[in-house]
Amino acid sequence: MSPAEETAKLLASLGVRTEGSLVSQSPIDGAAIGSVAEATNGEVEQACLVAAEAFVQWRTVPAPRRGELIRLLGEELRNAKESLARLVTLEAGKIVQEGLGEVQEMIDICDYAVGLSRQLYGLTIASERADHRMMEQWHPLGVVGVITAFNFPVAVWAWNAALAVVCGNPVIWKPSEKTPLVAAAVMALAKRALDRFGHAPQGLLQCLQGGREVGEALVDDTRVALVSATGSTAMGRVVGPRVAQRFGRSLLELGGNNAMIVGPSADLKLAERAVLFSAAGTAGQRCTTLRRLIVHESIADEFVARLKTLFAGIRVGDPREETTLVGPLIDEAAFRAMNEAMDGKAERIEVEGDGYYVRPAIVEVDAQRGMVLKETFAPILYVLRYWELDEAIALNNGVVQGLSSSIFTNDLREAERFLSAAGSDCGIANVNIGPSGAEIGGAFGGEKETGGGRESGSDSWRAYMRRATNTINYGTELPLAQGIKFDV
Ligand code: UN1
Repeated sequence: MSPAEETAKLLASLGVRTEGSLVSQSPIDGAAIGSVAEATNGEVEQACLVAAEAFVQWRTVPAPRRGELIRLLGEELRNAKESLARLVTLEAGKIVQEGLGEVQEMIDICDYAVGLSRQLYGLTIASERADHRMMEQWHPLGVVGVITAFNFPVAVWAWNAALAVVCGNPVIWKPSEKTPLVAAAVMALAKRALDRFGHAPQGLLQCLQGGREVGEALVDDTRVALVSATGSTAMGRVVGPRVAQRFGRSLLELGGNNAMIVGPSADLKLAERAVLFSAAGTAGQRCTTLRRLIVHESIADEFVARLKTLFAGIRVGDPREETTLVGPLIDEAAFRAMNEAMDGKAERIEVEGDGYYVRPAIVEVDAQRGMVLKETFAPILYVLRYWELDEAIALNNGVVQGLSSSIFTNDLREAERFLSAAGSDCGIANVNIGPSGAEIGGAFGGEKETGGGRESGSDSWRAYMRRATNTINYGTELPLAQGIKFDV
C-alpha cells in the first residue's frame, strides 16, 4: 500500500477527517498523504480566549480528578498504540520500533502524570516568628502553549500536555507543519478521553495547525502564561525574548550537539551498539543524537575501523519494513543541509520515489571547528581523538549546545569525574549508555544554547505551576520579621 493510501485508511479508522491548505508529505516517498486547515489569526485569538476561560474552571478541579482525564488519555493511547505509531512512521519516517517507542513514551508520561496528580506538594518552612507558620503552595499557572518539532511529532506534546493538565492548565498545541496529520490523530484520541471524562471545560486541549505565523501569534498572546517550545536554537532565540518581553514564561528545548567519550577501559562491544543507535538511529534527527565521538588514541584506530564497517552495513530503507534500521530524512532541505556539511559528499540512496535516504556517515576530524560546532539534523558522526580525560571533557564542553553527553568507561574515577561539577556541562550526562533515548522519569533538557528548560520527569512539573509563599499568624501578637519595631 502506498503511504498515502495507508495514511488515509488509518486516519479514517481513528475518525479523523481533515482537508485544507497545509499539505503533508510522507518522507518515505515524498508524496502528499493528506492535508489540514491552517489556523487563521482570528482562530488563534479565539483559541486563547476559550483556553483562558477553561483555565478559570479547570484550576478549581481537584488535581487527582484532573489526573483521571490523563488516565483516560493514557488508555486511549494504549488502545491506539499501533495505529498512532504507524502514522508516526508514515509522516515522520521513523522506523517501526521507534514509532512504537514514541507512542510508548506518551503512555509512560500519562502514567507518570496520573501519579503526580496526587503529589503536587510544597514545603512547610520554619518561621522566625512565634506562632507563625510558613508554607508554599503550587497553583495552576494558566494557558500553556506547546510548540513541537517534526522529529518527535507527538511525544513532546504528551510530555507537556500530561503535566500541564494535571497541574491545572489548558493546553494549546502548535505542531510542526511537517507533521500535522499525526497531530490531528492525537487530538481525536484526546477528544475521546475528554468525552469519556465528561465534564472538562471546552477548550482544555486545543490544536492550531499552521506555520510560523501561528506559532508567533501564540507566542505573543498575553493569555498564554507559558510557552514550551522545542526546536532549533534559531527558533528559541526568537521565542525566548518575545515571551520575556511580555513577562511570559518560556520553557525551551533547543539544539543539541551531543558527545560520547570512549575511554581506554571501555567495553567496546557496548560502546559500538550505543554509537550505532544514538548516531544513526532516527536518521540522526533527534535532539539527543550523538554527533561527536571523542575516542582515546590508544583504541581509536581499532574502534573507528569497526564502526566504519558497521555503518557501511546499516540497513537503510523503507521505515515500514521491520528490518530497516535507518529510514529517510524528513525532506530535501534536510538532505541539502547534510550534503553541505559534508562538502557534497553525503551518500544518497535510492529507495522510493522522492524520499531522501542517506548512508549514515563517519567523518574524522583533527579539531573541533566549523561544522563540528553546529547541529546538522542528519546522521553525521564526527570523530575526535584525545589522550587525557581533561582534554576529552574540554572537547565535550567546547560547544555552545549543552543537551546530552555520555562516557564509556569501566574506570570509576573517570566516570565520576565526568559526572562531577568539573565534568560534563550538559543537562544529561550518562555512563555506559549513549546520549539519546532518555526515560521520561528524569528531567529532560539542557544548558547553554539548548535553552535551559526541563520537561518530563523529576520536578519538571513546577514549570507548569506558580509558587505562592504563605505566612500564617495563629498567635495574638503581630511580631514583624527581621525584628523590626513599628509601634504606635
Ligand atoms: C527530541 O529529540 O526532541 O531522549 C526528544 C530521547 C527521547 C526524546 C528526544 N526520549 O532521545
